[in-house]
Amino acid sequence: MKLSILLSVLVIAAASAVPRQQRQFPDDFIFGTATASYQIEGAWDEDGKGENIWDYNTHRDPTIIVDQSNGDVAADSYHNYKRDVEMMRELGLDCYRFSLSWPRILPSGFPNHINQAGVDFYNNYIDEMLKYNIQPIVTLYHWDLPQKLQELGGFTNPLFEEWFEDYARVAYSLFGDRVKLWITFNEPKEICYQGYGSVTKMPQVNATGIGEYLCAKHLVMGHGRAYHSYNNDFKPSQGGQCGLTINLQWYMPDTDSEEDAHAVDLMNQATWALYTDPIYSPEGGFPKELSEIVAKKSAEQGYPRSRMLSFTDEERVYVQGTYDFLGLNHYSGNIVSATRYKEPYAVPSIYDDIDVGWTVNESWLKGQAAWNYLVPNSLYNCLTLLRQRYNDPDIYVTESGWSGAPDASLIDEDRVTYYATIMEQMLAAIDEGVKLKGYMAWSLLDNFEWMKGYTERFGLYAVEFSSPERTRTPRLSAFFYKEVLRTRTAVAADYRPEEFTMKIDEGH
Ligand code: PNW
Repeated sequence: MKLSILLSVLVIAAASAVPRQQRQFPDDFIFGTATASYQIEGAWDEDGKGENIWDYNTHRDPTIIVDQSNGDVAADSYHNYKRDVEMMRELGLDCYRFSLSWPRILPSGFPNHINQAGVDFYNNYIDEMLKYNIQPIVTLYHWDLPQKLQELGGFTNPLFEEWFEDYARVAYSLFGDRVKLWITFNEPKEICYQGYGSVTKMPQVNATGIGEYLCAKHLVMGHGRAYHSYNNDFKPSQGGQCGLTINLQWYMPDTDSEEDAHAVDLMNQATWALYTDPIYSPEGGFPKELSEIVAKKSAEQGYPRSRMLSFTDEERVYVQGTYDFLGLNHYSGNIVSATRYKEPYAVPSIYDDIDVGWTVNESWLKGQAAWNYLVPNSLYNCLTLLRQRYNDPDIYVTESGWSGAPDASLIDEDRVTYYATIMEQMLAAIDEGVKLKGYMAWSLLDNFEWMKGYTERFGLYAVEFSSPERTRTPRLSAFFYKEVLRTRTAVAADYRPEEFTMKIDEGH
């Protein structure tokens, strides 16, 4: 034992002798974890909370979720929030990203009635974090729209932008004295394409080729309004920042042909730049090429106007530059081709519009989720791409993580490998000059994984969903992450604290 410690000290010493500029994360870099209200809170109808689109649909038809589960109780963080904050302290977090449930605060979706019990819950949660110097980072919208607003069309209604601004203002005025980082929307593509352009998220509108484009404009305008509200009326006294979080897969070309490079560019436009170019690009507006393609296809398909909306000059200028930082969620990657790997896409649909194919390399380390691979350098590549495209913004990685099986042991070695790799890539990106300000691991604890229910686990802490207490137990990855935070370096993937060395010896 002593010898092995000595050896590992020598190995670490040797590794740090390698001339790398930046072996340590900067002092002001913040580490945290992330969660979302519907995935962890439970208490779906307690204390005056209104119904959201997941409550409504999972109750209406339980079979839409693979294990026929729902978020009625989830990890029960509504009642266990003190234990959650205790876990944050165990890990040594600088910050914690969570989302507000819109209908817990505004049961009808509108600010005519504020649900005080919901406000109390978030006040207690935030105050408990602040007691231990953990900075709360709030996502205003992480997919749990008030059902009442969906009945009015949700994100497809042009009035959505006003509804969202009204809600955002309520949140800033209630919590902005203590919350200094605000994220308007989590993952626009997952909201718009999955929720309105297909059936892979609620509200499963499935208006392919139409719904995602309606949603895209109203979401971007809603973001712009929420940003301006904050900037004009709250920032001067509260002094915080506001941004948007997108999800990026790293898309790499199948071959080095020009066609495949172009296919990658189209994938980037359709899956994230559609939402970020209007806000973050110097030109503003939706990506030009995508707009032209959709206009042309719409005409060929007999539509009197493009299925994709555009901005008036006034709107374009209004949303341009409405950010203080960019939030990046990153998990995985794909190989993209102009000619191969295509599926029969719905017509019309955004994937039919761009007409490219994608696949994976089966030699990549694979997680439990079908889309979850460890792709070489993927986070580093996404960070440098965003830096280039958007003129070097401040960036936070607001999510990244690894999916495991529900029966997975506490010794989650693949997850540790994933996190170890990601830490190295972030240090390299910082070396490269990316203004990377923080990192939030998805997730603090196992939770309701949307359509996959409880069959995919992302937690640093395992949650026992069969126990009424929803007992939480740290996995190996929790100890690994804690060590990263303690040392503020990229800890080696074979790091094993004593506790786990013993478990491995006992054959657990
Ligand atoms: C995120 N992809 O979604 C969500 O923000 C979380 O709510 C969710 O639980 C978590 O990741 C894990 O799935 C993703 O395209 C969206 O690879 C897209 C991808 C991955 C995750």
